[in-house]
Amino acid sequence: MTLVLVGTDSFPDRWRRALRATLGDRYRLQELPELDDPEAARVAVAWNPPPGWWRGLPNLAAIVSPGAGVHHLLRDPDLPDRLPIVRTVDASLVEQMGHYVLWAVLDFHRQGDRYRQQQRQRQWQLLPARRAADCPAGLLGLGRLGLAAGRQLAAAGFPVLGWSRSPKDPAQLGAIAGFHGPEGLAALLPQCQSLVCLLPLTPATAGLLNRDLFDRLPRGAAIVNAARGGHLVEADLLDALTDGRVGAAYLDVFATEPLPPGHPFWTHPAVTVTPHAAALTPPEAIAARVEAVLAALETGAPLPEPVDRSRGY
Ligand code: NDP
Ligand code: OXD
Repeated sequence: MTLVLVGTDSFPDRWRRALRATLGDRYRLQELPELDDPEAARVAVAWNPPPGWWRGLPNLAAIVSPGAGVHHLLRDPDLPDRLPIVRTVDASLVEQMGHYVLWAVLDFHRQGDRYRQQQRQRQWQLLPARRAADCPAGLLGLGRLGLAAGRQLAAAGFPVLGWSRSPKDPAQLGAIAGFHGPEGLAALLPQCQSLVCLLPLTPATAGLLNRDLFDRLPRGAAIVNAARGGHLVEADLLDALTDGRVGAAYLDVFATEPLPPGHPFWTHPAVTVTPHAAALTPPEAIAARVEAVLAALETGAPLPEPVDRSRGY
């Protein structure tokens, strides 16, 4: 059986090495352009593939996304429904994202940008301190990553208000106050001193971080976007930062990646840019997920965590 490796330009070497180390010689690993026997291709590992990449692979049975997000696969409108998609989420990814979110919310809360600016000016000046208990954090998305990030924020003393598509079981939410649907969002936004986006990018969530949403937050709240660039209307954020409606932004993902050198986010004093680095899937986790998918296909067992194509995540 052949495992097809598909990337935008080429498949990252570290992923290929981990796959080889885990799978040994049991499967052939071939990149799409060099594929010599398309009929033998049963599973593809695909990250940001070009549209239509799957055409010509008649026996493909499953696609593995090396990341937690699957928008890079579903944006191909012709990808057949019959092809199941399995995403990769592991404990390390969840921990890293929790830390990223906690770091961003704490940095804003402890006025890191203002103290760094004062340091550059050799200025010794105390700023007023606020209690975490008085600064609720909003969390858009209560999935694998959102729930874990919410628990970290709650453990640091922030009241956490979480938003999902469907209502959540209180036992799952723990200290997080749950909101759902459009009414839930309307009730949550005016309460949040910081707002974190950990939603999947779908037609329903694209462009959600926009002027209208910023206007419903308390003045000066922070935005943290660690989900996808397509959630944010960048021009609306720049306007809101300029007139102080939004106080700071921590951005890990962008409409265009890498962020173009001339982009205003690079130099904006209230914007912290990280290069899509909030949480990196360990190569071994990708290999383990591929191994589990291959085993499921061989034994006829259900695939692990398949994406619900009708929801888009
Ligand atoms: P999950 O699929 O586990 O959870 C998604 C959450 O979003 C669920 O709570 C879901 O609600 C909610 N949701 C989806 N659509 C809506 C909607 N229309 N309205 C309200 N809530 C909605 O995702 P993960 O937590 O695993 O990952 C989230 C995203 O994080 C990924 O899709 C990816 O894009 C991004 N990511 C970014 C990384 C980075 O390094 N920057 C790394 C990894 C992931 P419900 O519970 O009701 O289904
Ligand atoms: C992911 C990512 O989706 O790294 O895992 O963005």
